[in-house]
Amino acid sequence: MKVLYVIPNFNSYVLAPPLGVLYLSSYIKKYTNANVVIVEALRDNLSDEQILNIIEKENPDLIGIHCLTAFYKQAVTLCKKIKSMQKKYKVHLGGVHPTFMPYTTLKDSEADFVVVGEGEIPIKKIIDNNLSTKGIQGVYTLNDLKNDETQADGTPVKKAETVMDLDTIPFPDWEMLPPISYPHSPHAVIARGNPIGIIMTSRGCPSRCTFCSSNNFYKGIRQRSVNNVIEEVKFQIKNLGIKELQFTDDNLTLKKDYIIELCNALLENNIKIPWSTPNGVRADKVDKEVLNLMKKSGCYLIDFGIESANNQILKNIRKGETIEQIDYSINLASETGMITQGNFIFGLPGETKETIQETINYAVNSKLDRAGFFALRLLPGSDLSKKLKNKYTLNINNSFISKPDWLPEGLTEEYILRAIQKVYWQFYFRPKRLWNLLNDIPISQVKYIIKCMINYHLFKLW
Ligand code: B12
Ligand code: SF4
Repeated sequence: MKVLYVIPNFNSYVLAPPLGVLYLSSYIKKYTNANVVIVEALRDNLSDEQILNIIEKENPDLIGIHCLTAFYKQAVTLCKKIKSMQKKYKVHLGGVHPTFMPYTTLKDSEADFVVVGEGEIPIKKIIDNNLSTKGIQGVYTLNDLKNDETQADGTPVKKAETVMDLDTIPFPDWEMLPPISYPHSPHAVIARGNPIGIIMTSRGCPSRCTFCSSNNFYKGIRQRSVNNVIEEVKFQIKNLGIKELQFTDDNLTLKKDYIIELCNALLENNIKIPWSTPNGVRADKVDKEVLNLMKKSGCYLIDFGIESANNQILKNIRKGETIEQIDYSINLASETGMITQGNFIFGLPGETKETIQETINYAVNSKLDRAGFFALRLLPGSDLSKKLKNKYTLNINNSFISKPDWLPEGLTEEYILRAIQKVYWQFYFRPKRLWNLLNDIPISQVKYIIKCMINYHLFKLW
């Protein structure tokens, strides 16, 4: 049996190995007799027609399309094209978007079925059942559902069973999509070494930030053993030649014991490789001891999810931190000599022109070396998107450029986008920041930085 996965192509200047699909591939290979093919249309800039040609050539028994909201439109269009091919292929979609909008996805895409939640257990069962999906938890056809939340029998949609012991999932199938085949900046971060090894030590996050969907996707957190992570680090260094590690966990430092054990293990195993946490950690989940150890074991960049400098807004989004706590941790991290990076969102509930200015003032005057500023997107599955359900329409054309999906009273889209342009210039045009940044940009990444600037319309001055 052959399973073919597709990563659809869309207008994105950020490219990274699709870890989820690489995990599915290695899981299928270890636990079933099926073969796997991955068509990375985003990395390879393939048109739908080129994808269809590959499908015809490979003639798979099952096709799976990876789907985030950012490329939902491309995923469903591709699915419909596959369904109208002469040979009747069995096609399904999975990933974050179909998980939270399974009924809509099935209707829009004409797929045979969708997988809600993590894919490892359901795909094994589907293959074991000779492609029959009947009775498999978290696997739905259109007839099984009434709407995105409810099954046809009136009970709530259920997620697929999850692998509780993450160590039983083999390492991502890196042979299929080696890190060297990706550009230098997989996580929109100016990196030091190339190729970059992406690694996750955990799945999930127990925090409840209302704008985020990760907490509802996984519910709680599961962690790999430190031993298992170190084995993968060694594998990536030896077999994939990686020169830098990026931990893309939702929250690498969530548990103090764990991060201490991990840093010590990197040191004890003499693993001398620069590493970073580009996906962000919670500022209240680091202290001096942890930060010093992280630095000692090779961490050169730490990213914080800050969101806003206004405490009422932080409360509104259930961030569970104050700006004073966040600032304290940024200063501590900065003292260790790590590059500090922060992410902010403009247009959160409670935002006004004054709070935007407060955030701009904070960011510009903070010890942050780098920062990202984004407009609020209402991600399916986030508590905020549920709360504002009838007050916005999900804009599936708003793929990569961060335009707000919803506006707090008194603010316009133009105001938010201009504030973003303005803060980027104000933030980076500080002599020390600019000097450090310019010193950090390798020639190979100049083109990428210019692309980012064009995408954020940063050359358009107000
Ligand atoms: C690392 C990361 C990135 C990296 C790499 C993305 C990539 N290529 O995978 C980068 C920086 C490129 C990135 C970019 C973006 N990201 Co991102 N990212 C993540 C992060 C932190 C981890 C992803 C990951 O590896 N997860 C681990 C694997 C195991 O999980 P998984 O990918 O979901 O796969 C499992 C299941 O979903 C399922 N599955 C996945 N695909 C398929 C396919 C089939 C057929 C089946 C059956 C099952 C299946 O099975 C997999 C194994 O269990 C997640 C949050 C999270 N914790 O997941 C956000 C997340 C996926 N990102 C998100 C967003 C919004 C983005 C951006 C749109 C942000 C932006 N505006 O620029 C861009 C999209 C651009 C792009 N090129 O994809 C959102 C997506 C929300 C949504 N509704 O789509 C998430 C969930 C974070 C959040 N805010 O809630 N991201
Ligand atoms: S934003 Fe970060 S801390 Fe908050 S719920 Fe999402 S992953 Fe957890």
